[in-house]
Amino acid sequence: MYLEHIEYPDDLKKLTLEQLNILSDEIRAAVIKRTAVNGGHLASNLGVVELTIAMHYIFNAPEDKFIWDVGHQSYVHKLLTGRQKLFNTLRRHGGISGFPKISESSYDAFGTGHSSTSISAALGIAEARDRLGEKFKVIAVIGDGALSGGLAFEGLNHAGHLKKDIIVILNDNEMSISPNVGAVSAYLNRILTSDFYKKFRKETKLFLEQIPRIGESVAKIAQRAEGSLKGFILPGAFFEDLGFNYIGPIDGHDLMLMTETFKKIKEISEPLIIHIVTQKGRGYKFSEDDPCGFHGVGPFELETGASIKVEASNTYDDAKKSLHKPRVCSSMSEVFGKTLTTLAENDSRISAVTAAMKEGTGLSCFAEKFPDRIYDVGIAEGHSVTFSAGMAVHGLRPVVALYSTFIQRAVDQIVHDVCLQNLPVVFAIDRAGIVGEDGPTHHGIFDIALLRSIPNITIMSPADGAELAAMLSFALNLNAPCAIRYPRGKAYDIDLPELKRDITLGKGELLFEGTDAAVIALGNMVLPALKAAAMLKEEGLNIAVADARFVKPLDSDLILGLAKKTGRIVTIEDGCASGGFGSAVLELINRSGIKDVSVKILGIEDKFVEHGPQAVLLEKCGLDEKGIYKSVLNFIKHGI
Ligand SMILES: Cc1ncc(C[n+]2csc(CCOP(=O)(O)OP(=O)(O)O)c2C)c(N)n1
Repeated sequence: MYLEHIEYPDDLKKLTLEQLNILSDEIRAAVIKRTAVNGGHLASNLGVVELTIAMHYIFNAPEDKFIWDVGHQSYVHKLLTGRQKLFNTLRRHGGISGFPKISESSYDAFGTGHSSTSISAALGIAEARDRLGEKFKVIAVIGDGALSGGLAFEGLNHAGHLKKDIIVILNDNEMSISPNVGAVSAYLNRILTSDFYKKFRKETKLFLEQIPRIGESVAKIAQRAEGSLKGFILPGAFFEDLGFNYIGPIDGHDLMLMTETFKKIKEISEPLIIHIVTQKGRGYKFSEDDPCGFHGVGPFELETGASIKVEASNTYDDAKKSLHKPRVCSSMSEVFGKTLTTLAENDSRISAVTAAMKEGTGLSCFAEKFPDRIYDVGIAEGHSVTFSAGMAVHGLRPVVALYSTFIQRAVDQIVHDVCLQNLPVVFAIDRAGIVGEDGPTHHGIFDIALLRSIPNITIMSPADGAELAAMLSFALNLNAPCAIRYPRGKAYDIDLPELKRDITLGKGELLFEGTDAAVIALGNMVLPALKAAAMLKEEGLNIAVADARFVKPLDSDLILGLAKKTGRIVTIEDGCASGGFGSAVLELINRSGIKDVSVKILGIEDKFVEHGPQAVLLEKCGLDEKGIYKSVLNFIKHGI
């Protein structure tokens, strides 16, 4: 057993190559065992075991800086950099994060979570290094999926220009979450199937001899190797043209080859790309067979790979409580995908757009039914929006499905390309609110604040699954920009006859009458608000509860009517409290001139929320039924 004796990379450096190979098996076993219990990004980590070992074997972190693109593949790095004893806390509340985090370890040179940032960050660090006269290596590890993101190309473009000493390791497994798409991916694939690669794959020694001397081009290497360029697709010519030295493609599971390559290139001080080829999910039968399904997993059975149904961590899933009816669809994403597929049957203009998240956003069924009407644009959220705007301006009805956290990448495109031109693009904003174990990089808490100040856009949030379906149909008939935000998690329907779900522009619905205060809840805050009101009723307090439905335009009749009647308004949203839905209500009341109304805004306060189970985090933010109950009681009793 070698792993247990390794605390830091120096311990690793004492091992022989043979021992490193045994270590890689041990690491795979540890990662599989831990993700089977804690969940996480299994397949991506199994693919980078040898790469991570080789990097730590040859380079000297933390002096040398490793930047993991997206960062979901950093578990092996964490195991080798002082966090082995904490590995059982991976993704657990209070434990180590599933992503690199500078506050967690000096070995995490840059925090990541959103894709395609590594080259830009590496370049910035390299620039700072040179300005300060320091000496170390900066190494970005980027997947072929993350390379489909425009930001990666902005980084490459600038790096080729600055000619900085940085190393970009391109980890090519031909997969994003699903199989990778796009012309760049096809280009990489051509390299892998080229004669050049086939020849060098067989002849490791020959390959190593061909590693460029400083400044030597791929063409020259190929010439040296073969005497002529005939018959070669020159691998990496594209990167060479951008000003990078290119090495590869090399087998990313061959420790000897990688360590030797890294040793050789340490002296090169120009932009360098090392193209390695790996197998996503390697070493665990089930993830090898289904790397997409094992990209991000919840707990699963080791022997069968079958997912273990954990007791839902979402308090609203508790079927024993009244008001709650489980749905046939298991998640809100599925409600969205199935509804869209049904609506598309009768409207050939409806098209679906995803930025590499077809499965996650529930669009698989749409893809099966309408393969020619779905567009996976790669990890390119900004492009997905402008592309949709283009389709909309010429008569189509695009629905672009993005996670709330990733829509942050596309705000300018939403402002300019969609809203300024008032185009009928529907934004299906999935994973809005607290998402859970993926933590602060993935919580979807800024979308309302980011979008609601944009003219022309309508913003809605459904109280339950049935309302989401109704809203989608409404949005597609609106003929203007429209966003629907809904949470991660199980789909349920609220069992309350008052909830009619007739969607009319700018109209919410009053669900409980009351005089002591009025709670105006948004989206999945409606159910806990109803439950909190039921608890307050037992204390003799009559609380009105409304389903706000619209963030924009607000239902001013409903809200101002309740303000006059009760004098106390509480707004609830699972988004940032500043600049969000509550702020909009406050602005409305302020503009109305109504006197003697107090407003309390419940939402996520001005800080980043850590990782942990959704229910625990919601409770900590005071957004579960008990938290809402306490806040409303306090508000009525003490005015705060
Ligand atoms: C901006 C952004 N959009 C979407 C995602 C979701 N996401 C996480 S990993 C991933 C695929 C990454 O593929 P690749 O870089 O090839 O890494 P692999 O998992 O295949 O090793 C996607 C789409 C993200 N993290 N960031």
